[in-house]
Amino acid sequence: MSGSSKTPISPRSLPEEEFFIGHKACAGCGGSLAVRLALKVTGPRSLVAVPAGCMSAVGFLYPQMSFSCNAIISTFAGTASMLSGMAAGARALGWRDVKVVGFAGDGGTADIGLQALSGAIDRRERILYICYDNEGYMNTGVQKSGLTPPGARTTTTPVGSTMRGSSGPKKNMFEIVAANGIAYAATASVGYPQDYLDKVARAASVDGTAYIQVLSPCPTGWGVPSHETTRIAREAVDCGLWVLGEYADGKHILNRDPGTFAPAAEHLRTQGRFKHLTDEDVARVERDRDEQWKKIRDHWLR
Ligand SMILES: Cc1ncc(C[n+]2csc(CCOP(=O)(O)OP(=O)(O)O)c2C)c(N)n1
Ligand code: SF4
Repeated sequence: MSGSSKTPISPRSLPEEEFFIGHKACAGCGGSLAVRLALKVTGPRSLVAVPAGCMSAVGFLYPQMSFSCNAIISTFAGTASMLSGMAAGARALGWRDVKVVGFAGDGGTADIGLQALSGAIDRRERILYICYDNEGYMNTGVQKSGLTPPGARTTTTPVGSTMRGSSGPKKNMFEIVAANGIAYAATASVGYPQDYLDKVARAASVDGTAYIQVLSPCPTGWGVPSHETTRIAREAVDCGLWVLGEYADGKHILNRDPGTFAPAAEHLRTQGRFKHLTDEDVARVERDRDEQWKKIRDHWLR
């Protein structure tokens, strides 16, 4: 697990106070769990921006505001720009104790919001950008995003005689922000909450831009039972299909090496979006995974 955080924090020591509660997310929503946990770390002086997407749709239902800290909806493309403005405003007001935090989906991050995020990293904005990655445009009915994995069925990548789910690769946002020279980046999973909490604590204290991409299963879009969210998120790591890593001081760090991977076939086929995968499809997924892990094991620090 992430041993790099100096902050002693654990699910048991988190405050009872809730900063994201009463929202209208579907049962078992991984994204809402990612938001809830992160805000328990960044606390009541968080200044939050959330773009169009599920978390704004379920969290800002007038008159039932679900954030108990300051929070605002940004344009779909503009999360990182709005966070930059909020950080500048806080500096102008002399507010030194605030944490400027954004929560954007994978579409809002890797597709339409990428330019604003890249600009913020370039300016070394002191913001924490959290992408809750549910691997699709869920709020508008499960369309493919740049972070939808190969083979996944979505409404724009259906399964039939001419198409067998999403065909392109999943964009590697972790490497993209690292290549932008970000101060701190991490990948996390709601299935490994301690690791996620450590990373949020570390990211919130970085002097510069911090980015966390947290795997956040969406039972509705993935076709899994709502009580399986954290198990699926944990299993993705254990199968080697989701890497827990960090990038800091120009170095890549591996936080968890599962050693022998748990079987990918069962993990994939219990999800409705992957039910159609053939043995050959699964073998391809495993080959890609093994290639990626070879590079990681050869080059990343442990
Ligand atoms: C400029 C613009 N284009 C399209 C939309 C419609 N829209 C609202 S939410 C959304 C999907 C968001 O997907 P993602 O960022 O992955 O977040 P999720 O819904 O999965 O939480 C879209 C396409 C919009 N609000 N603004
Ligand atoms: S559609 Fe998915 S991401 Fe959106 S609220 Fe429901 S479970 Fe969460």
